[in-house]
Amino acid sequence: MLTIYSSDHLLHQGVELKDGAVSESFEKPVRAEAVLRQVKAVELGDVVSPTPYERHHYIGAHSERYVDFLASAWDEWKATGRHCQALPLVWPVRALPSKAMPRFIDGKLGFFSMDAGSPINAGTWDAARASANSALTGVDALSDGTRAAFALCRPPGHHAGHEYMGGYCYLNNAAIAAQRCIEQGAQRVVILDIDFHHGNGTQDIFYERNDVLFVSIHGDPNVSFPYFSGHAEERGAGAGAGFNVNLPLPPDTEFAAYEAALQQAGAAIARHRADALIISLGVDTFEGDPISHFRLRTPDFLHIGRIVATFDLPTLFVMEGGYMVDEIGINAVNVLLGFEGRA
Ligand code: Q9C
Ligand code: ZN
Repeated sequence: MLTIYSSDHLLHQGVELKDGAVSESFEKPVRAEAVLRQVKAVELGDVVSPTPYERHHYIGAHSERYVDFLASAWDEWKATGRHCQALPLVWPVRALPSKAMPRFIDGKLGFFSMDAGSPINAGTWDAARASANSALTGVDALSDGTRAAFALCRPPGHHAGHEYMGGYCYLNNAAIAAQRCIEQGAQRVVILDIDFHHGNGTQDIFYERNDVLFVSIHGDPNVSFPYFSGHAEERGAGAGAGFNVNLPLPPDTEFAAYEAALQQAGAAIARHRADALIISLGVDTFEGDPISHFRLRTPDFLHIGRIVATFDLPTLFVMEGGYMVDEIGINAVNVLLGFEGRA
């Protein structure tokens, strides 16, 4: 299987507010390096750099003013004399009256975010672009007739909505890839999100559309991030009614229950008769993950890959979360090996 990877991810290294203090983000560069190392160790296939797509390829999944914000946020922040990482610290919650985009960077950071989990520093935009471009390059591989490809994206994308960043995400790599599939002539696409966290951003982007089916298996939002999205009752709206499928599971879920949800996802995927499948591949469902609460084990990821292969569609895997650095490589690549029937 082809892997698309860019070392530009190293340009982005974030901070995280945790337990009342600033610390290094769980979403750190060694994550992608560990996955790349395992891709090479098992000889998964060629590793190529992404094609340098321009920013208009991100529009559709995102709004133009949001992409402009990401592209200029660091310069605007620096222009205020600050050299630390930029974090949003105020949000337009439901009770506040204005829907207008503020002009000052501190206001814009809140306007275009859902939490303080996506800090912006000097390399963030370049890293986010390379990550999205890896997913776009994966779509090109599928268009050329390849059965499957792996976009080793970092930073991840599935928490980024049409007009907001959050949860370590900036550009929604999977959504940008799905949009390109549609623009290249696909009638229907499925995004299956198996990251531990609900893919609220992907849901947001396609909620009123019937061409891209979004299916997500994740921790119950009553007790898990992102808390305000991911309930089973969220089924899509307008033309998209019925084209959003959330399968929340309780803390401590083990593989038996997870597999049942995955088969349920498979039934929904089969009904959509899609031309392509995009997997938001998070492995923070692992039992050792430091910020998540499922109990999957390393061999379970092989089995996930085998089940995804039975969906029998051209498949683009897009890397999302997974924070147990020691095992992120083996767990992520196990999904790919299982898919290929190699183990
Ligand atoms: N103590 C992805 O997996 N922080 N994002 C939760 C838990 C946000 C995860 C804090 C987690 C976001 C792509
Ligand atoms: Zn996650």
